[in-house]
Amino acid sequence: MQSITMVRGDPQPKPTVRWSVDGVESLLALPMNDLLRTAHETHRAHHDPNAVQLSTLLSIKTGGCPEDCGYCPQAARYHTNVVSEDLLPLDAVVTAAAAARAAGASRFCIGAAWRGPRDRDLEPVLAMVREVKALGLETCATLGMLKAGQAERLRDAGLDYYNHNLDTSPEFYGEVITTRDYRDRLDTLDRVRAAGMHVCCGGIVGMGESRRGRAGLIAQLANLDPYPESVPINSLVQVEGTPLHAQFGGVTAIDPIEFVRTIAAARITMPRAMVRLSAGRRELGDAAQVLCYFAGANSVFYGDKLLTTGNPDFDADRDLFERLGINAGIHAGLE
Ligand code: SAM
Ligand code: DTB
Ligand code: SF4
Repeated sequence: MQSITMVRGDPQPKPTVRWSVDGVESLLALPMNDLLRTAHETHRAHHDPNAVQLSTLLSIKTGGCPEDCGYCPQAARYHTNVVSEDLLPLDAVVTAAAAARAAGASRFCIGAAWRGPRDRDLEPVLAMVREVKALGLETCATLGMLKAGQAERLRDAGLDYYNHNLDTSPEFYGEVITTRDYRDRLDTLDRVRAAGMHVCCGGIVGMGESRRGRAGLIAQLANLDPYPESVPINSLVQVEGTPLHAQFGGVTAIDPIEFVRTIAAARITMPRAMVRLSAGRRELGDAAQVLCYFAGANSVFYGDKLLTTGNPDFDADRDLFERLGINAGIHAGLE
């Protein structure tokens, strides 16, 4: 089924395909070289193939979260080594944002371990958004579910992107999270869209889902109308104490080739989105990352820490981009 959709920043309506789960699963099952070729050609048609955008993350409120997301080290109910911290003071956030800008990041993303912000939580966050924006950085926040009116307040403070992930397919979702449902997530995404902000929405692979589960996630993302401007694809970082850690007989790590396939499917189904190679890059290693960039990933989280877990440090990334002739930090797409 075809529909016509206007995508922000694009003067012409573009036909967007509605993807079936079967259709995405067939992509994921293609011979690898055929899949990579299609993904790379799609990438070249819409983006500079040698540019990667850099976003830096900062956890502004860490741990103690009431939700039960089975992958998350910040859920209060799991015994992980995350130490809970109250909201960071404004000056600490501004200092971190200035350092990220100096290191080459173009976007700064603040994250809070909340089910969602209370109205009174939002006030100090708005001040952070204003100050980060004033540094000339793009702004992004991930604060959990938004209630009516909150997206507009964030937009008015200068928030460019709101990150809220679907995480996995609707069918697998209940295996991982029970304290909020898929519809709750879609409602928050609708609020972000209705307020006119850019949507950053992706998921996690390697949580024990099947290939069809990954196809279900990608189809959901691609069928959002319009699809997200920014699509973070995380590979599960297994954290001790969380239910998905192997210590509980949890899950075996995903085959890196299957991860690359997922990146390729995201690129093919969401041609103009920025596809962000997100959590799990350290575990993925250089060779698989190179394939991800070929398959259409054109953004990363940049800096030695994600929210609470490790990420390649600045020097490791700069070195890899240099070896690849990738222009990092330059805005790479049509977001
Ligand atoms: N609390 C807010 C929420 O859940 O919407 C915002 C922060 S939450 C940590 C943001 C996202 O990080 C999650 O939706 C999930 O996709 C990702 N994430 C969390 N823990 C992860 C892990 N161990 N491995 C990979 N991705 C993870
Ligand atoms: C996203 O999709 N991944 C980032 C960001 N959006 C907020 C978070 C990854 C978190 C990984 C686990 C941690 O560091 O706590
Ligand atoms: Fe809380 Fe977000 Fe972690 Fe879920 S992913 S436990 S909502 S911090």
